[in-house]
Amino acid sequence: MKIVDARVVLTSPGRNFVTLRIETDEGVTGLGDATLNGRELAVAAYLRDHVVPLLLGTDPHRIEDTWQSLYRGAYWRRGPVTMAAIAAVDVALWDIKAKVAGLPLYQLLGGASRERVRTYGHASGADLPELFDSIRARLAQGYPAIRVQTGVPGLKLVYGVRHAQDSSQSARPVVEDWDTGAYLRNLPRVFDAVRQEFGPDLPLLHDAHHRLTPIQAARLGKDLEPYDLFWLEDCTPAENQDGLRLVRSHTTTPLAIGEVFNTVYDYQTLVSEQLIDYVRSAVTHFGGVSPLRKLFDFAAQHQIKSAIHGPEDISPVGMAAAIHLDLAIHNFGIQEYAGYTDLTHAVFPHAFTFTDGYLHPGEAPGIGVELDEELAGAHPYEQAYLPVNRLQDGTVHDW
Ligand code: EZ4
Ligand code: CO
Repeated sequence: MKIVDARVVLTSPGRNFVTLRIETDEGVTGLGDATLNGRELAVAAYLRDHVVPLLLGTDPHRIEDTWQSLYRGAYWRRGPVTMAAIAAVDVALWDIKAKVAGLPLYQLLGGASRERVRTYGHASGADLPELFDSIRARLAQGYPAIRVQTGVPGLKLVYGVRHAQDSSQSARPVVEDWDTGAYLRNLPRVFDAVRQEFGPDLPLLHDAHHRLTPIQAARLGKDLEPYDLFWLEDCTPAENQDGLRLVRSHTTTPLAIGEVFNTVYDYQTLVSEQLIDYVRSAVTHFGGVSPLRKLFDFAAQHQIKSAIHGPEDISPVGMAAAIHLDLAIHNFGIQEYAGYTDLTHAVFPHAFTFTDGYLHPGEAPGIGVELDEELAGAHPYEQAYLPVNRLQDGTVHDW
């Protein structure tokens, strides 16, 4: 079997997605997600100009060899652009292999370790009444666990809270504002109110989105302990892995980190010293199913569980690959699932289902996602950026 064509499809059915389609001489095709929010064209060029010429004529069944040759052969290792491009190839090749086998991908990963995949959804509000309505809406959709993001008194635009200008993608970066002190004072009060309204049993999560220093994160973790969070996510910019020792020594609030990481090396200290409880990388940004499976096996040795990144900017192709892994691995934790617009579901018809808050990859051979190229072509790429974050005096802060 040989790869005879590979092409990159850009589409924006509400937001931008980058998809790689690999074709073989036997007519079997595979899809991979290469979406990197705000930097989509860089990955598309990396694939088109540098990766596709290397794939033509090679055997699509040699997934590990192809992965290693793209990773080691470039000489320039790691980084989100490189790893998103390699991820798309890896997933497309797993899709092809599973289709040839006539099996859904999870069967090639060892088969189902559970019947369905638990998710969490996003709730947010500028104030408590708005937040409570949002939580109720998610509960009505069946979500068994909920991420809570809220406005901060004195701040106009805050991460994760919908507003008129809201867009995690816009033609110029939206400027959000930030004050760490106001945030640290406000958040425990919000969780106190949410627990009083919704009771002790509902699993609640929160994403600090890389804004805190280790000592601030340590304080927040302690202050949130009475509210029994499922996790506190990305409390610090964790490329400073050593900083997590300080956070960990001060709080029993579980910690989740890793959505911006792209190789196992970003996790070495965090995992080997068990400084976190959940690893958050996406199939799409971590080089694909092959290396993410290895990360989960490494994490399992340290009683750390999976929590694959699943916001709107992971395409249904990347989401499907994630759900197959979620179903197969033993140390599954939870899957983030933000859902998609109707148009996105139509551009990417898929076998995976979302029922009563649980996902299942379905039984279609491969990853179980198709791409309607005509519909995709009718919704072309649009220039778009993520927001940036500034302190009250104008200083740029982590977003
Ligand atoms: O802000 O994927 O946990 N989820 C997140 C996401 C990220 C976006 C950035 O592109 O933090 O919403
Ligand atoms: Co996050």
